[in-house]
Amino acid sequence: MGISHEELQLAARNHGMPLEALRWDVTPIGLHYLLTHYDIPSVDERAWRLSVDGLVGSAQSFSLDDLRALPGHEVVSTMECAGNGRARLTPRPVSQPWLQEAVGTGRWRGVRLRDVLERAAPADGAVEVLFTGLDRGVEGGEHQAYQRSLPLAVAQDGDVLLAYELNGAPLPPQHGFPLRLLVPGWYGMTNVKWLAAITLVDAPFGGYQQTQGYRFRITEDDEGVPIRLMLPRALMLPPGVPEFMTRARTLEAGTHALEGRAWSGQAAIDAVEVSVDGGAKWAAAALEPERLGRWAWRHWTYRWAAAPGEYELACRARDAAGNVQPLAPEWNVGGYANNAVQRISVGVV
Ligand SMILES: Nc1nc2c(c(=O)[nH]1)N[C@H]1C(S)=C(S)[C@@H](COP(=O)(O)O)O[C@H]1N2
Ligand SMILES: [Mo]
Repeated sequence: MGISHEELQLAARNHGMPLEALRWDVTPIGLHYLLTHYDIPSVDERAWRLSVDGLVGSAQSFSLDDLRALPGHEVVSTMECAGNGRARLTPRPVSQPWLQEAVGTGRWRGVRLRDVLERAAPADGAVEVLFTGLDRGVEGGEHQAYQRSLPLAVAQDGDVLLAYELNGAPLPPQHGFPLRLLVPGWYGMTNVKWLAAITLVDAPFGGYQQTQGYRFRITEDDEGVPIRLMLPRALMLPPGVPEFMTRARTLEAGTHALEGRAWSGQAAIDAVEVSVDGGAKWAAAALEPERLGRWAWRHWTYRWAAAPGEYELACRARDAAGNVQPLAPEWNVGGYANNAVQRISVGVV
């Protein structure tokens, strides 16, 4: 089944991170992946306000300067779209057709969400925090603003940010200017961009992006399970040079330092392994210590003495909770969280 014009339309708007960008600890702006369901909204910075209301003792309205005046906090965080790997499923769920590059790592700076919530004084009975973006569109036949919620306890974690900076600069339009939510460890859809409103609510949010989208379902009428924390994944920086169309790699014989990154939202990364024969035999890669904090991907390397021949390289990560990457994709209706191992064809000459 070929890629449709509609999938191409989505893919042209929502680009992935070129895998050679795995060489950077922090992904340069512009190389970080991008996913926007509707349009990038137009925002007047001076008129923009963030409202915090609902079940609160004291409703608040913040300008960007108000937020910048609060204590700042920085988190280096790897973000991955829940649909990463979707295009490798058969049959292919029709949506943004990611292969494996819907990831990036940002140095996000902002104010702790819990500091903002504290000012509004959540009332008894508030169980969730609802986040509303400025962008609107139609999805599943439903007109909507992009909205997602978090349980109050998650929202109060000290690394959950209302971010106004990425890599030391104001958020660029495509990443949520002037303010976005950043929830380290959770899949991308959690991190609501172009934030306009935060609402404390007394019941789990029943909106489209939580009851229709972003659930593991094995059949269409299955109620499903919500998607939350990122599963482990290792990616390799493709070695050598690519063929223009197939992107198959050519590498000169000799010893090469293969390298890549690995992350998991579920628990710290425990181990990365590399295979040069398509996954028959595996050997441990050297995993660098956690230099960028718990929420950033970890760098790994593997020395490969490559003799002439044809190879299929693969890599896989395991986290401290015992989660491992499957060798083959596991299908679900929405095509979410396919963290099957990456495979790269290499001809050594
Ligand atoms: N307001 C709003 N927030 C959003 C989205 C969106 O379409 N609108 N897309 C979500 C999804 S599905 C992902 S994967 C991430 C992508 O963030 P990025 O484009 O900054 O990489 O933003 C999330 N936040
Ligand atoms: Mo996403």
